[in-house]
Amino acid sequence: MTLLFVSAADDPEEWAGALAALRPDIPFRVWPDVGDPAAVRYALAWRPPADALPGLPNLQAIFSLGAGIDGLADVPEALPPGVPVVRMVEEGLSAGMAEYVAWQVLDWHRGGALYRAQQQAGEWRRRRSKLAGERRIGILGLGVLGQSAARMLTGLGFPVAGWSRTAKTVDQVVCHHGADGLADLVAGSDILVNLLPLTPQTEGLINADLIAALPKGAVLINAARGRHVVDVDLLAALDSGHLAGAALDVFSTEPLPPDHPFWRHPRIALTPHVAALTLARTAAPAVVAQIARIERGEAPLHVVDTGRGY
Ligand code: NDP
Ligand code: OXD
Repeated sequence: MTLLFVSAADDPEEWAGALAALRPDIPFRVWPDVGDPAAVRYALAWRPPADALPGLPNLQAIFSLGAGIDGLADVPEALPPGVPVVRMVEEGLSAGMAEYVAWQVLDWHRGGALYRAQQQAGEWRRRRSKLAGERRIGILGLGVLGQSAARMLTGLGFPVAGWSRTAKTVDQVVCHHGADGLADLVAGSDILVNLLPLTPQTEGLINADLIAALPKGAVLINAARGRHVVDVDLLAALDSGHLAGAALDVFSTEPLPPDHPFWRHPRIALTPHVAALTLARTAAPAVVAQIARIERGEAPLHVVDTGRGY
């Protein structure tokens, strides 16, 4: 009943320790040291090499090390057909994303960039700020992370609306859905937060048309995937002044190439894809709970629906 760890981006020792503390009976192996392929029941993976998982005859589930599944979906040849792929849903990721979104929202809301520039210029100038209740936040994606961010923001007093594919009811959040709901959400967002999964339907969604539909002076926070945004359209909107700023954690190419204009743009606050990182200490209990479900003969939760792409 081995668990096989396959990721060059995560620390196997941290995971080995966190899992052993909960389930010392499950042997932990790090690819390519597979041992007996027939003994491998579970894989914990991110961007697995094409030959890592096919050839494991008793594999029962592939647990993604990330919430986004592009780390697995981008390498379809690495996924044995018929084996469920399970998204990472764990409290550390949800809390981390809510913190990141709150940090960026509050920074723009209170004029962080402005006052940092004033400090550089030695300028003492006080400006009246809106109150949280006067700044409308729109969240693209009302899934696990979108709802976690929404809870944090409503707690801070911001009016929050959200957008999803299917209709939703979320406490204190004005919920929109589907193609028709997008226009209403965007038109009423002083700060637009992107927490969508990357699918053929959402790739390039944040383009010139969507940005033009935002109120003048709006801010974009993208913590989902870089390919949701059309970079040149974002730059044009920042340069024209239609958008006041953008906080970007994710990029079409990562690491962001050194000559990319985002690096030095005065209205962009940039972080290196750290909004929410899966933490072994908080994620191991979630993985162990999923294994327990499978052992009881139940289906794991948060299985990726390959048809809808997330
Ligand atoms: P979920 O699957 O829980 O939620 C996705 C949400 O997006 C759902 O509300 C879904 O609608 C909605 N959605 C999907 N497709 C569409 C569409 N075509 N139109 C409208 N709404 C749509 O994902 P998570 O919240 O767990 O994660 C979201 C993303 O965050 C991940 O995919 C990943 O890309 C990114 N991420 C980034 C991290 C970072 O550090 N920067 C860390 C972790 C994740 P419905 O509810 O109707 O299904
Ligand atoms: C994730 C990420 O998807 O870190 O979990 O982006």
